Amino acid sequence: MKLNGFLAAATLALAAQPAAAAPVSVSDAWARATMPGQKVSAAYMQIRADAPARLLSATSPVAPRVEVHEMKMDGGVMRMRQLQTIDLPAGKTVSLEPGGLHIMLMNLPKPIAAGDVIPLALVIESGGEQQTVEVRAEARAPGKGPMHGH
Ligand SMILES: [Cu+2]
Repeated sequence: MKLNGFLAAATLALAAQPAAAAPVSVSDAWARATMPGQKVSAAYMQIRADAPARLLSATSPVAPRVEVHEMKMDGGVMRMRQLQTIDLPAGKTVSLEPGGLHIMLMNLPKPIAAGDVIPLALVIESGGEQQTVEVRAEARAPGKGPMHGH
């Protein structure tokens, strides 16, 4: 099964991390369940790194394409753009939340239902070292908070 393969790979990646990698903690991870026919969703979380770090990318077994996005008001219009990285200043909690930074799950082959657990692997760089942080985001019902305009 695809999911097991992913988890095994993520576990191996974690086990291979050098002890020197900056501790990164992720909390309150959740993803939005999809509406019928919707092929995109977004995941949100709080990320805190103990040393200056950057979120470089993310992957998930539920989505063939995962991007790091930001929504921002621009002249009264809400716009979204893809980011190359998200800065994680040392000791500061960075919020990925509706209407702001988010992890975009794209080209979803299957719907996401409320209660599903979405595994995510975050690739985080700190001091020239890369580490993979495994996150499990629980899907919540759509319709809460601002929807995403794709
Ligand atoms: Cu987006």
